[in-house]
Amino acid sequence: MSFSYTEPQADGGETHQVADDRIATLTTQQGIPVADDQNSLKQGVRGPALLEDFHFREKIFHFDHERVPERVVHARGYGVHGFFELTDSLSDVTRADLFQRVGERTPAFVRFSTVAGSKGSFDLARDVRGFAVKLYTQEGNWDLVGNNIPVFFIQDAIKFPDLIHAAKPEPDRNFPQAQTAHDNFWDFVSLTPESFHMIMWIMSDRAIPRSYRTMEGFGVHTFRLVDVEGRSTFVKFHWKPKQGLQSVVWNEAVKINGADPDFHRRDLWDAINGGNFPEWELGVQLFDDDFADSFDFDVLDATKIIPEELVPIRVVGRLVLDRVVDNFFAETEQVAFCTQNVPPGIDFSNDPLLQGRNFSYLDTQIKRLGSPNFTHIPINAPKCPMAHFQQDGHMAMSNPKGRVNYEPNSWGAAQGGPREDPVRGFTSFAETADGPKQRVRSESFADHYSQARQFLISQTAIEQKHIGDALVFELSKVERPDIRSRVVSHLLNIDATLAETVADGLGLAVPDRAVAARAPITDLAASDKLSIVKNGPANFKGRKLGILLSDGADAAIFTALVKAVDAEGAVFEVVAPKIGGVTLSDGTTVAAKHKIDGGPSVLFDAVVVLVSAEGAALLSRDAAAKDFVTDAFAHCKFIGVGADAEAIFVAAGISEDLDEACLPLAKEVDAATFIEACRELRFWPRELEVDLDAK
Ligand code: HDE
Repeated sequence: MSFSYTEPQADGGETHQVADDRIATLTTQQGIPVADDQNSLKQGVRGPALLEDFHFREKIFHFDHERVPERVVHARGYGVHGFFELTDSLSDVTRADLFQRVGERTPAFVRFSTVAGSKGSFDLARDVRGFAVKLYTQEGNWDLVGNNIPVFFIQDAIKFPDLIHAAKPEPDRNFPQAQTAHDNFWDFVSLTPESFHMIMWIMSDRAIPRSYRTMEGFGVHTFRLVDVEGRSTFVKFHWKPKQGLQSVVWNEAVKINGADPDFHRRDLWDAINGGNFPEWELGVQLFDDDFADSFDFDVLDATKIIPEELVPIRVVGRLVLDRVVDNFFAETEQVAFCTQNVPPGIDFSNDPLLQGRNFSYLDTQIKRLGSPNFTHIPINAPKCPMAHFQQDGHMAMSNPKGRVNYEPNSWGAAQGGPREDPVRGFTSFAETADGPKQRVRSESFADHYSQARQFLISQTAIEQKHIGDALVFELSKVERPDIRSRVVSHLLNIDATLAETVADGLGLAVPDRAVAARAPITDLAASDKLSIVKNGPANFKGRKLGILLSDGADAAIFTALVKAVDAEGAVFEVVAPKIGGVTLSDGTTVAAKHKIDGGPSVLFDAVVVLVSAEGAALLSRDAAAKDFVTDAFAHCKFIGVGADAEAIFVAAGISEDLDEACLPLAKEVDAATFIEACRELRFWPRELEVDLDAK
């Protein structure tokens, strides 16, 4: 349908015609045309409103019911569409349809999220990120509901409500929002030693990713792949970003949350709409019972990884995200992931966390979406044929036709409806299980520290420093000294230097070491794959350069920069004293994306200051311009310094400190050299110069 309407102008003046051919009449939900949507029905000009006004009542009642409950965890999230393409057939180990034919694409919907914060919280909380993937396979939906961290806090689902209660805002005061830096969280984890491997991960920069595009995803649990003969192979799923791993630093995260609370969702929206489609490889770690039996840890324990050095990753496909949603509520809010959605060929292991999740997700969707018919909502409906005898209920949208709604029946093939298919249908792996009915935790789950230590020693020095800093920060917000001390007592089981650094940072005496459930703690080999810095990209592709311009800035260098950014597949945004933009040295004008105080350097991966002498004099009196350079410097970013920019660095007090990652932009050729240098993303040695704790 096309519409024609006149659009009122902002100044209330003239209207202009919008070119379409028919005006749509506003109606009620019942289709009744509306004559006046500005005034309610009244008795007399100044009289009381009338109950009879059905248009008013419908409009208000519908508004009153607009919200559905937010997710109890992972409330803040962002979903986008894409596809999975198989690059290596897994038909040797599974009959799962989507893993059979190389080159075949399966539609996908992915929702990224934070865990603890509510729906309106900020994106750069220190938190785990959800990485939930719905694959609409031809044999039904497969939901791989993962995280960006391969381990979890707890081993048994029965502890999940306690963990989440402790992590969320404290119940009397309802703060802090989207943060674990408070007594209840650290009290709980310090009494739950199994959480300490995960604590290392969330205190690392994994918990403050630069972008959803630069994080790994993990299925976390051990699953099973089952072949046509019913044979099972254990599997762990990994999503590896083609963009490389990248995170921000804590001080930057704090400032991004103020400057742009939507930093991650905006990044994804802009990247996809700009044709820069993020992509991940799907990797599988396959192993059999013999490996499971010989492994130092229990493969059913979700607080443990299997290092890639022990079981290498086989890459079998790619996930490409190429389309944003049309409507946030309809798709991102209403998408309902359920871990129990697995197609034939994929099955569960006995991981007690996974088994508990299989109950929780269906239950939570019914509460949240209000009806067992949430599967009828388009984003949740399978894209393959469905046939069953389930019926009715609230909001039933796809209703079967015909007389027969039960089976067995004798109505014959044409009218009798669907029948089960023992060959094609889902069959569970025929695992034998026996034993006394009891509430126990397996002894094989008892080593809580060895892998925590392995994670720590696998990090570069700067990443280890960040873990120490994060622990000090979080515990500095904990009021009870005994809780702080108990946390340090666990750290002593992971690494004495880390424990001492944290105790020192808090001004705390080093306590006795916590008694380990299983000793001794094993010294495992470092695994390079666990570090972000060691797995960064080798380019600046998909990254964003912030260019601070003033009137009179060198036009030739600006043009060369734009060319170099384009050639790298990166993007740039212009920051200027006025949003109207600037006039360059050759008289051309450039529009600004940000006014200087709305475009702080924390929004960019690297920055350039390209100004005229007059511009520099002006900006060196501006606090926001000074913050722009001091923050970029403190956050170890690469900085391009235009010929006349020095005054700003002098005013900011850092002109003497500029190092080799502050590159001159005095002539056109410097532009390409600068962008090439930016491929390293950060100049980490600088952090040791600018951070009090590092000295
Ligand atoms: Fe979840 N989790 N979870 N979780 N989870 C939910 O389901 C739960 C766990 C994860 O974008 C809830 O729809 C239990 C591990 C993601 O919509 C709920 C346990 C992992 C998402 C729930 C866990 C996850 C959720 C809340 C302990 C990583 C967001 C709303 C056994 C492998 C999905 C909802 C989305 C969401 C329960 C632990 C990932 C309540 C009981 C481990 C990515 O069902």
